[in-house]
Amino acid sequence: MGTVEPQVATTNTSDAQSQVTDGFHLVIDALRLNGIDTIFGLPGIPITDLTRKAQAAGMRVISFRHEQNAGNAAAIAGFLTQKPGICLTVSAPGFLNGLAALANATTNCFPMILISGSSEREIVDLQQGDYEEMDQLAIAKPLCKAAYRVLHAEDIGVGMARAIRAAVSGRPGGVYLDLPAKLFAQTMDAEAGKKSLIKVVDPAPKQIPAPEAVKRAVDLLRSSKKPLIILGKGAAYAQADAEIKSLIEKTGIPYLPMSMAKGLLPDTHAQSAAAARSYVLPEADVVMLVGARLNWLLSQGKGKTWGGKDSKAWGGQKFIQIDISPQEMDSNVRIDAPVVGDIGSCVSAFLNEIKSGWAKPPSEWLNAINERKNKNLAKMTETLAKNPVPMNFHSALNVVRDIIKANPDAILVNEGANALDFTRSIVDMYKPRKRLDVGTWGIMGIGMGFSVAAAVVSGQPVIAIEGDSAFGFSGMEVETICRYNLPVCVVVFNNNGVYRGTDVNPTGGPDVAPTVFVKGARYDKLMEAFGGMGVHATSPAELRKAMEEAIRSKKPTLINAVIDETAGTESGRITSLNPTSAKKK
Ligand code: ADP
Ligand code: TZD
Repeated sequence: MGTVEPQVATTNTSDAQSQVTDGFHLVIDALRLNGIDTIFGLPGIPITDLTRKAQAAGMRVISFRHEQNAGNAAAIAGFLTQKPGICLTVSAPGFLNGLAALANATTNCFPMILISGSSEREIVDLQQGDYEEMDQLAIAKPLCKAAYRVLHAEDIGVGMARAIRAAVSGRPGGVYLDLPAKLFAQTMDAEAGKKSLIKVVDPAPKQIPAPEAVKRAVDLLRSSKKPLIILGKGAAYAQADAEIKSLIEKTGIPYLPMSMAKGLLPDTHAQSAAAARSYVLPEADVVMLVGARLNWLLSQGKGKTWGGKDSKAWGGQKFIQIDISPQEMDSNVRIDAPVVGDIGSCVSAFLNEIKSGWAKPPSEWLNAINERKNKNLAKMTETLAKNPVPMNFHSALNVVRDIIKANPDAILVNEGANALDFTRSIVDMYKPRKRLDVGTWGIMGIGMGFSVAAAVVSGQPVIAIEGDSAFGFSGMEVETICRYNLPVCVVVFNNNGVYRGTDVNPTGGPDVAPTVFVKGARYDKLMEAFGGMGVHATSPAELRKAMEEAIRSKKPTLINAVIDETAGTESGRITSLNPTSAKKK
């Protein structure tokens, strides 16, 4: 990276020597000095000029139609690049719109910085009714990893350095940076301003695991007759792809990828136990978690999924957990061998430890898994080969599966309920960090923000598989996709509603049921409105043709894929999380 010349603001004074800089320029210089070249945001008081000046300084400024989408873009840019993604918003309402994305980023361990302009402190603190008045710092604090406010131009360097380090070091997460309107116009001597900036040295330092912790873990793994490795999105984030592949292949241990860890090794890998998940979880005797939490997505590590007698009972497995956060250990069940450190360093230490010799897992275990896997894969092949009219999730996803296979560099963004669950299980991923989805919260609304950022930071084609409800949360950003002419192909799985389109209003009144949308909606027309390509697809053949063309042309495309409105289930795979009423009527 070349050196960054500070932006010098010239004043109106006649004295040509009085070179000054100001808050606007110092913020931009601080970002650029730290290698941050992109801002996702939405202009307005007091940050409009900041967006202009950032663009003038050569930064990429991607403007959105709603701050939540800009925030989601920043978060996923952070996940993909290991640099904090920047989201820039106006005060109170813009800040709040961005805050949902900041909280989601923190929950998912994605590094981002929400920078919001704020109103005048003196008025805000006395609650005297300023324009967009809100004590943003106080509100942000419980929802992110760290929150800072800068009041003086000479502190911008420190503020930005603290925000960057907080976002990416240790367990990554969201950081809030509050910049009051007054700060931007504050001036200081340009040279002093330059000196006040900090280029953060080693923002995410390696965290080497203790040798005895590694030995304890390797000994436990060695003793196992039925070992299993679970790779989570922390493993994908860590960018230790070669080491992880080597660990899996050298140990011969079967593995399960969590949703966003798919593709860390190709899903077609012989050791993937994904197609035998419900067999391996209760059967395994030692489970090693690599950058995955034992949260609801893994049934808290206990209960029936793990072979426990009831919903809270321990299944008897021993756990090894590799994680950068020591507090993650024992969150739900005992971790017999905690290994605290960054995944790259931890996995390298494991590889070093097993160099002296390693016996592959017993063949009974591997054969039993393969048997289940092959049976389930054969069943899936049969289901995918069917061609019902209208299309269902399977016949449509059979097409998506082929398209991703032919274009393994494409990034797949995915949200919805059935549209999410079926895509995750049907569409194989071949490369790391190519699958981006609703993550830890199962949040709807990440679709277009993730798609924009994925296209911007990777330059690769993006395919967004969206439930029709899911799409609605960020659908207006198709204008953003067209405006920046991004190679994004959105496929809306249109089944006329949330989950399905078949509910009826039990009163017989004129309102449709709460889960039902306008029937036969044409989402493709929305894309056409902004000059993109809109396609209405009612068969797998039409869907295939449109997706191939989208990939070939790299043009913004939205395919309205008509799905049987009776297909799918309430909440997809997590129907059981819906509370049931004790009273029947
Ligand atoms: P998934 O949803 O895929 O199971 P989670 O988001 O639950 O994954 O877990 C990711 C875990 O990875 C978090 O506990 C986080 O602390 C950890 N993590 C993130 N980055 C790193 C890293 N570089 N090294 C070690 N652990 C990491
Ligand atoms: N709001 C937010 C922010 N996140 C959520 N997860 C929900 C609401 C609840 N919800 C789900 O969990 S999935 C979903 C909602 C509204 C949409 C499901 O419908 P869909 O997908 O059309 O997107 P399918 O394929 O028809 O199931």
